Amino acid sequence: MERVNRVALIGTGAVGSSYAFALLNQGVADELVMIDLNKEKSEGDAMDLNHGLAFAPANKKIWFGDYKDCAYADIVVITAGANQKPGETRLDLLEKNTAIFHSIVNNVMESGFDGIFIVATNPVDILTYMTRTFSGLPANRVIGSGTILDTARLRFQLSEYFNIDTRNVHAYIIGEHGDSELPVWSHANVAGRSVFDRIQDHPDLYDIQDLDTIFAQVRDAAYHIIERKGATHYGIAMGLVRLTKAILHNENAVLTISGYVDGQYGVDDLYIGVPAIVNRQGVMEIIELNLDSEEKLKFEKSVSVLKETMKPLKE
Ligand code: 6V0
Repeated sequence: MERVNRVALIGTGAVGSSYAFALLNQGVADELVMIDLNKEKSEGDAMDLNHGLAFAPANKKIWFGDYKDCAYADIVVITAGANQKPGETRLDLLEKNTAIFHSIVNNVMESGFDGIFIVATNPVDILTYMTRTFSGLPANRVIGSGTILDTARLRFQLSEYFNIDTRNVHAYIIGEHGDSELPVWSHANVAGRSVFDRIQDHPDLYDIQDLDTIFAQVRDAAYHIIERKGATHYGIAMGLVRLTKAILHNENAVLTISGYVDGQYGVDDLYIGVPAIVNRQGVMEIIELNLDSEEKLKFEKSVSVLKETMKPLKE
């Protein structure tokens, strides 16, 4: 008989509860335990989701629990912490959320947890690094959501622009999940044609300058959504479910996650958004893209933004 798999979700706010909803609707994990400081909210969410089970693709077990339940979890997903307020950058959140993570990760490890961490709380690259430090787990078993959402946003924008299904658009955003991230245009393609060729195929319809506007929309998407509704949560929740599925189903999927880079891209000891092969072991391999010279410079800039921000934490 196949072993039952369990996801423990820590933080059932906007992102966490959307993740739980998407996980249930996609029938990805057998068991979902929800943990939050706000017990009432978490308990209410578990009740609410249980009432949807009759309509879900498969029967699942969902409950409101505590850190002891992490002992048998295959994956612990952390979406707990403070979120971005209007005008606040992701890096502004650092101090607040590092303290919260210290206590959360210690509590998880005290349960005897020996699985894979997925981190979504911002600033995600740095908090993923801290999760690895606090947990002492091997780097391949600590994964941040990185630029998974930014990549999805880029694919969406390109699909709208070229009028081609998002799933036939392949393009990555790499670097910090934040203002210094960059698109890898040199490897972007739609329907097997590079974006540059596609633009050249139809000069009457497309213009290479538009790529800058497309990227700006991606980079600033969170700010635009936060201005309108106070938080972003559906897109990231679906990205986190995609990552969960890649792990539990041992998919060897290529996703732009925040992975531990130590040597690749000429970078040492850093978590940053890069394409990686993800399976039941966590991150199997960081894919090292051949960046062009402009992309290399931008990536180096992003690395230095993260390293600079992390300095006080390492002292
Ligand atoms: P929210 O709706 O305020 O939810 C946060 C939850 O965390 C609340 O339910 C809190 O009670 C809970 N919490 C706080 N401290 C603790 C603690 N010590 N232990 C347990 N639970 C705690 O925030 P929201 O869900 O909107 O955002 C959560 C995080 O996700 C923020 O840091 C966002 O910036 C981040 N996002 C990350 C994205 C990404 O692409 N990685 C995208 C969107 C949001």
